[in-house]
Amino acid sequence: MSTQLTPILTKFWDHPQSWTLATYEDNEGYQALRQALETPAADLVQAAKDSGLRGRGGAGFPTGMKWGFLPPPDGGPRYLVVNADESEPGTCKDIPLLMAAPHFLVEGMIITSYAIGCNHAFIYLRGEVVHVYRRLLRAVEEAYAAGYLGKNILGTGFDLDITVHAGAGAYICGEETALLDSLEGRRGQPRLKPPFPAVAGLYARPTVVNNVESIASIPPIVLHGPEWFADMGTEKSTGFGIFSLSGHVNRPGQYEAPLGITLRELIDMAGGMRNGHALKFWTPGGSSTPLFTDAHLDVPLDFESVAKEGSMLGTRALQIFDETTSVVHAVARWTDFYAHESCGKCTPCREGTYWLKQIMHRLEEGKGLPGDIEKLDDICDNILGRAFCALGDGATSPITSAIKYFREEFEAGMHTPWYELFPPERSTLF
Ligand code: L3W
Repeated sequence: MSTQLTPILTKFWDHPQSWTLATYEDNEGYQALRQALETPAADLVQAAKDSGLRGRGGAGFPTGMKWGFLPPPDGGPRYLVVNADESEPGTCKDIPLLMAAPHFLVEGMIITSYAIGCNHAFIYLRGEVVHVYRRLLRAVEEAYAAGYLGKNILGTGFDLDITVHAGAGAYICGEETALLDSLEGRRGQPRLKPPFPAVAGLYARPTVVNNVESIASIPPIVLHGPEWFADMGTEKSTGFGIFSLSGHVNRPGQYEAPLGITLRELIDMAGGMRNGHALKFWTPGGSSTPLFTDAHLDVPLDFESVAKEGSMLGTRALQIFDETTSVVHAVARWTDFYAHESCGKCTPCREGTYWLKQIMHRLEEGKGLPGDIEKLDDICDNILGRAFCALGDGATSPITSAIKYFREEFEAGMHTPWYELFPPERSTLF
């Protein structure tokens, strides 16, 4: 896999003032906007479709197709909402992008808004990250001062305002319809779909909800052409993405590469496994995606190949665990997270995650009861596909996949606590 075409979004992150408008403009910033504003809006939607760009927030839904779902203009408002509520355990690409180069998002939002006929766009940011909120506010201010936002942008007659909204720190608000409820001032809980936001979203108006990285990828696509983007990656998973490596590698961080790169190649880029240890398990796309093991080191990291092997590319949050890690202990922490973050709207997720948590805690402590492993599988089976939104399904993935690959560690949880199986001198995490 050649990575010579990247970096793109991460190209100038090491510049001491990478986040400023001046640095962005020195790196082709806002040239795509000038080009876009001279292009018919429908052609921009077509360019997004031709690029093959698929949503970078986890589901991989085709971005241009989503824009194309908006009903024809009826004289009322339509909105663009950027989902910046990055909260999935392991997922840490949008926040570094917003800190290092927020103008990719701002420029992408202006182009997208023009393409879909929106005059008021929103960024819904995870509530806890006040430093990111400040940086985004500054970037938006800079864009207004430069004439890229506000009335009559660059003399073209196009108007756009951007509102940056900080949430209150709830994982569920990353689910697009819960996000919209929260943005409207209500408690964030998922809505029934359909109608999809494209038809009835913010204030019941047609709304495009896209992830930060999806929209940030729009300026390079406009500038270099959809074919340039489509030539990267694989046939059905085109382009590049930011891969977030965390855990037991020598240089954890963000690695931008064409989709289809493998974990083996990414671990090489990250300086190899820490302390010469061996890979034990990893998540391809955050904690909601079924675990992989060392047998999956050469699976191309594109949507199709990862799905074929029984997991999901998700957000490319690659959490790497070596052989010193107790899988039961690691999975129990994720289960705590899902139980804590369940919004409570539907019974399978609200009650199910609580039951899963009780059993995982027993197994962690070496106090598992006969039938606990079967019970875990059974509860997961009853959550999967029956929860109101994807959060419930996500809670089951680490458990069922860990039992599939490491059943003996769950069996050991009937009599031996994790810290005796993985004593401190062996265990390097937690
Ligand atoms: C119009 C139709 N629009 C689908 C749109 C839909 C949405 C997008 C994808 O979950 C996944 C989840 C997490 N007309 C449409 C349509 N759409 N059919 O397409 O929809 P969907 O339902 O497939 O996915 P989702 O509800 O957006 C996202 C997984 O991503 N994930 C997430 C990680 C967490 C974060 C975070 O930290 N914020 O992203 C990781 O794997 O489990 O499966 O826009 O409206 N007919």
